[in-house]
Parts: sequence; C-alpha cells; structure tokens
Amino acid sequence: MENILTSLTTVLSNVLESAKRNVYSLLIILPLLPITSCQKQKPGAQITRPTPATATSGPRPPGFPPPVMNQPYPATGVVVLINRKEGWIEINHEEIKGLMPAMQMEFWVTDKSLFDNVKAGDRIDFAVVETETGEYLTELKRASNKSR
Ligand SMILES: [Cu+2]
Repeated sequence: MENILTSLTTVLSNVLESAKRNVYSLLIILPLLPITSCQKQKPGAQITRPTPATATSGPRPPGFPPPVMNQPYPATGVVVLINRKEGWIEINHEEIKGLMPAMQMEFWVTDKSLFDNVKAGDRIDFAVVETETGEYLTELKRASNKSR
C-alpha cells in the first residue's frame, strides 16, 4: 500500500513538474509571437518620412485626369537628392504627360539598385507607375544627350 502511494506521489509530482515546464515554455514562446506577426507588415510601413503623395490623392491640377493604374509614365527631370537608405529620390521633373505638371517632388523606387547609376545633379529619364499603394519609379537612368 505504501508503495502504491509513493509511486502515485512520484507520478503526481512528475506531472506537476512537466506542467510547470510547459508553463515556462509558454512564457518563453508567448513574447515571441507578436514579433513574428510584425514581420508580416507591408514593406515601407515603418518609413514615416517623407510621404510621397500619390497622384490619385488630393485635388488634381486642371488638365490632368486620374492616372491609369499600373501603367508606366515616361518622364524626364534632374536629380535633387537620393535617400538610398529609405528608398526615395527627389526629382525636379518636367511635365509628365497625362500625370502631373512640372514640379519638384519625391518618388519611392521599386528597387534601390535603380540608384546605382545616377547621382544628384544628373539629368535623368525615368518612368512612374501609379499603384494602389502610391506611385513608384520603375525605371531610372541618366538621360541620353542626343535627344536634346
Ligand atoms: Cu510631380
């Protein structure tokens, strides 16, 4: 009888021990869960400045209808500055036919390697695409001089 009691107690304490261990492992795992879910954030979600306006938002200048989505608009301009870290470029651009008048503004790029061959002061040819999440440069290169 004593033996059964002793082994019962042993079993019980073993169960308790493993339950405790489970609780500890839960405590370790739980704080990690929000981190993994954070990684599902959209790229660029944490970038707060600048906020390149989308051409679709706000009042549109006269003569510029809502842009066609996901269609590249060819454009030319001069590079003002490049923020490679955050992935945007400021351009003093000429009128972009069907999209916007001439102005100085920032653009996000779809790929930072687009910055590889340009620097501030360069005259550039580029292409802008309107998407649901904003407008992006999809092409960017130094302008060929022959056309001017
Ligand atoms: Cu503009």
